[in-house]
Amino acid sequence: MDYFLNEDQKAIRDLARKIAQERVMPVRAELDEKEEFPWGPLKYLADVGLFGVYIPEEYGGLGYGSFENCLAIEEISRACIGVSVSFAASGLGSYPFLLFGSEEQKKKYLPDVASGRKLAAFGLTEAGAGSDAGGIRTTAKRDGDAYILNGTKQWITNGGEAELYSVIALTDKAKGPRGASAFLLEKGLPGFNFGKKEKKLGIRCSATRELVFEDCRVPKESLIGREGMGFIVAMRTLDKTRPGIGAQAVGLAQGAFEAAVEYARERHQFEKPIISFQAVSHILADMAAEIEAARALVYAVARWVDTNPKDISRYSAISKLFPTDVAMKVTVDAVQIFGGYGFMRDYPVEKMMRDAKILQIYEGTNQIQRNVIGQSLIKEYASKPH
Ligand code: COS
Repeated sequence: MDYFLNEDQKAIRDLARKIAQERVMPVRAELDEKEEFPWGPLKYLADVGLFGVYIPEEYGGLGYGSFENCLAIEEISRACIGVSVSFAASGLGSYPFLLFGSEEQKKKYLPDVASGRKLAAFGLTEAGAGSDAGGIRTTAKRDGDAYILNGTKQWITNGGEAELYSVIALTDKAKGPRGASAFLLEKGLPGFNFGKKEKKLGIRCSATRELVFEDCRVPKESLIGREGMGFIVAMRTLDKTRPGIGAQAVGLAQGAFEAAVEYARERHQFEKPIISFQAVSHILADMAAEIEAARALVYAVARWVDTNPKDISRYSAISKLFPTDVAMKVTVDAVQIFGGYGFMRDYPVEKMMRDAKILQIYEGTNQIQRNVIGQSLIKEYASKPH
């Protein structure tokens, strides 16, 4: 399919594809097995400027948008979601200050994110506040020219590896979500520590850790936007980044599809390559159709997000929901086509199936995406006259 990419977009896609093929594919199984953070591949992505795709040129980026970022994410995901989520989570961590930060914050921090010199991370989730993001307990108490943070963030991607953290904390506990504020924190602050690296089913090379705040004093200039805006900052950030999860899903599904086709051409049973059996070709046909539908959706929404910055929640959620369900199905089916071999770690598809599951969970479970879409439909249609 030709998606009418311009020359710049093709160049970004091809660059990411080359790094994925040459620098990610050869090491993905080992990184997964050793649960080792992918600094090697990330450095190659940094060297060619891909961390700055969505960051304006005035802050050291390439000056493109969500769409171009999705193209890069898709290509890296074709090789390994563990690597691509470490890459994409830096975008998630930096969008709060890209969208809502002061000029000083943008000038000070975005060039390092764009160059990949520093990774960013996003701290919203807590043990008791996952889907119910408004239920966070971490507090930031004003004390003269500073805020003092206390609490623990859970399952933070790039936790411990990133240098910059966008953290949501309550500045006014009584107001609940409306009393939340966003802060930009640097690693190394006294009172800011990390939990152990979590052991996971998939995306095992990526780092997932707790952020632990114990009387962590930060200057008042760490505030992103205004006090009380934290929940909006978090939600608008997720609206921006959810198409990127869709792009992860499309890339992963494409990688699994390619592996399944290759295997089905090589594997002979009953004296024929198994691709020539209708039972197998129908599975591949469903994969091809669903992946293309998911890709077209992600591209359309990412382009739309770039041109219509407001009221994007519904379509952003749709662009996460559908492709991630497709990726789960496609990777399960890829294992099925490989049969017993698919279950073995010698082949790449078992890892792809393990990696796919998190896509239906992180950046809002797919049940939450349905809530977001449903709420938006209710808002638009419930009170419309018949
Ligand atoms: N943009 C701007 N504001 C938004 C918003 C958005 N996308 N979504 C919600 N808000 C605002 C609402 O307008 C509301 O404001 P008011 O109280 O001023 O009316 C406030 O935020 C609370 O919204 P709502 O009542 O819908 O919140 P709920 O308590 O029902 O929580 C959320 C629902 C939005 C938290 C839930 O749907 C959600 O997205 N959960 C998943 C969170 C997530 O993605 N976690 C992953 C963490 S990062 S990997």
